[in-house]
Amino acid sequence: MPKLIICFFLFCSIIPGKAEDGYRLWLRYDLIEDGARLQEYRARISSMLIVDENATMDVIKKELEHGLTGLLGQEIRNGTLADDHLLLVGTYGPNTILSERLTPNETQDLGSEGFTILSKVIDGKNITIITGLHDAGVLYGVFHFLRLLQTHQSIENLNIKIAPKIQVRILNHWDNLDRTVERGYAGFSIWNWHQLPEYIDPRYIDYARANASIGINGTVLTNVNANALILRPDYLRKVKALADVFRPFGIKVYLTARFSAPIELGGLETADPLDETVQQWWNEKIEEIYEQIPDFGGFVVKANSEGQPGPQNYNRSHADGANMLATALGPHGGIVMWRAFVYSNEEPEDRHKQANNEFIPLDGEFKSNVLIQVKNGAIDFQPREPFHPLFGALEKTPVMMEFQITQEYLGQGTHLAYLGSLWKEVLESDTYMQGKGSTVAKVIDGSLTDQYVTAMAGVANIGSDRNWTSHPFGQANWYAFGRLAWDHELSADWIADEWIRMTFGNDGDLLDKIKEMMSQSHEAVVNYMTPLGLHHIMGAGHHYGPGPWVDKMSRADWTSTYYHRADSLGIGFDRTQTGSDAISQYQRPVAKIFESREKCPEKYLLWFHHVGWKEKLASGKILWDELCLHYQEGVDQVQGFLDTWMTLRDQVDEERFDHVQSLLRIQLKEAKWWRDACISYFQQFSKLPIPDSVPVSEHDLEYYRNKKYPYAPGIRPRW
Ligand code: GCW
Repeated sequence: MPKLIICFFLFCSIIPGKAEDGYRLWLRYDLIEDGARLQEYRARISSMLIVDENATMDVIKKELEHGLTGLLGQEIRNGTLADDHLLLVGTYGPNTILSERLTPNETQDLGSEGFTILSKVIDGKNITIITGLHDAGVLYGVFHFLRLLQTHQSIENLNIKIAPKIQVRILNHWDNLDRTVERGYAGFSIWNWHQLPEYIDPRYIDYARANASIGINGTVLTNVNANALILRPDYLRKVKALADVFRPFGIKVYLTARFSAPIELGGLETADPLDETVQQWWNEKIEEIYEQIPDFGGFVVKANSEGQPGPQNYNRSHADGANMLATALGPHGGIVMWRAFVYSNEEPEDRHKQANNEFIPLDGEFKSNVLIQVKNGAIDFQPREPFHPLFGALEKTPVMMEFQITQEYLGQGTHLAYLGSLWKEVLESDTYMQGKGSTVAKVIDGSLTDQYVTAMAGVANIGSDRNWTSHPFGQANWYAFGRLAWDHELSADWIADEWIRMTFGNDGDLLDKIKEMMSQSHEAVVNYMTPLGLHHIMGAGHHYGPGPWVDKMSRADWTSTYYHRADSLGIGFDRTQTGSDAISQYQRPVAKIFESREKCPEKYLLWFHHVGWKEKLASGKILWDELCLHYQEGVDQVQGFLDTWMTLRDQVDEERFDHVQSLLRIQLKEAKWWRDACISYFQQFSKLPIPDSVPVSEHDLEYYRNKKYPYAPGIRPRW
């Protein structure tokens, strides 16, 4: 690179207040600000050698060139094995240049996607080795190495060996073929179906880079509310084009399978999974897919849920349906992720209980390449839910996690809510499936049961917005999902720390302040939306804003009154034996805690109990007062985030500073809206005075009830 350009580069990256549109995500690679570190890195790496040649290695080379040039502010020349301070990169298969430089111990247990990064002195020369058994491992190692630099870690004496804890780490896009995104708040779908396969939007490549950098190795391109059209030959060619782009990044594509596709596309009269012609249709369709995409990952299926067709239309079970697809996919190495998010219109049973009722009788009946994909909680991605009882119930069936990265119920595209904390809370919950210590994380990573495959899915928050996720802090949730899917033992705080350093910089004060905001943000949302275990009290349909009054919908379990059950005596859903008895679906030691009014953690109190307005809580205050105070605390917390953010004006570039500032103002306004609407509504039942420290609502209840948002984003399409 000519000197002039390098100077320009250096100059740009140190101008305070430089405009940043967020497109670069956490892969910004600006010049290292810390002089001592910069010296160390420059001294350590003066040339690089990539020993293999293939498409993934091309990706690696580009990323290293781009990353190191930016971070170190100098070009890294292509090296030879004779160089001192060489960065040596490649796979270590038998008789390779790398295997000669490694001891067996150094590569033990790396598995197919793990990597090792080692500082070595060989023949008097200092080298840094990044290696793995396969290309993908090397790619992950390279991103890890770049992250060390981005976060200012020392790269002297490296001796790192890391392998992922979960095999399939996958995004679920709820993207429709018309480019709308169900529950998407960041613009339209990034898949330009109309112009594929010819036009490859460069965004696809940056999407793949970002995912590979956090270990995501799969993507489901289409909405679980599925459209059979995606399986038509012309659409499959478009899917193939994306698969070809993603392959070098270690990312496989998956699709959603509409259960009735044999009828809609194939012209058959039935989609009965036990009908031979139906099995044959799927066999052939899947053959056709693999001819084009030899590493196709498989299907996600939403069946017999919220109007989607499924095996029960033919009086067959979920196992019959899943196994039919698994039979066709199995010979090609594909998997079926069959969703447990099923609840029936006709069923008067508490929705909380329905998934367990459906799936427990089928435990052991699924083929080995089927996973049951379970949402983190039993209702629906609420701001807080206790873990889904199914995680502690299926012993013979692989169970995988479905988290929601898009913030359908947590402020959508405008609220700062760091979900790392929410997900950790779930992963660390103890199911007691095989006694104490049977955490949800251990259930899904296969350490408790012998599973053919393990997986974690996240419903993506990515869209066509220039900064990908609408809220700049939405990027942190994409990042955190990938990092946790790779290693669920990382703490939410650690992940936030990495993300902030890479996204905003390594300054200590900035880091502490943003980390503090992020670590409180989930609790803040819970406080101003659904404190003390309240749930599902948002606006109908679009789920935007408060709607505790929603009482008439096509089904009772879509209303708010079904869930909060406020009356003159108290509030909350009794799920003990005197109520729906959903608690009995948890293993006994868990159930004993939840069912006890005294032992039940207050954060789940109204989830499991109907509590009197004047009953005393742990603080000594009555429930009504606590409820009001939690709403107020949420508002205060958001005010605190805004105050903190305002002190960072000189430390964050203008564009992102202003953007976040505006969004925090929206969040504050909406936190007050939630507080005022909910307190006014519930006061009709409690008939108690609002504590003095909570301001009087600006408007009366009618005002809030009458607010209408027909064009709120992300609404479910009606086919
Ligand atoms: O949370 C509900 C959403 C629906 C979604 C459904 C599901 C894709 O409101 O939009 O549909 O869950 O997870 O299937």
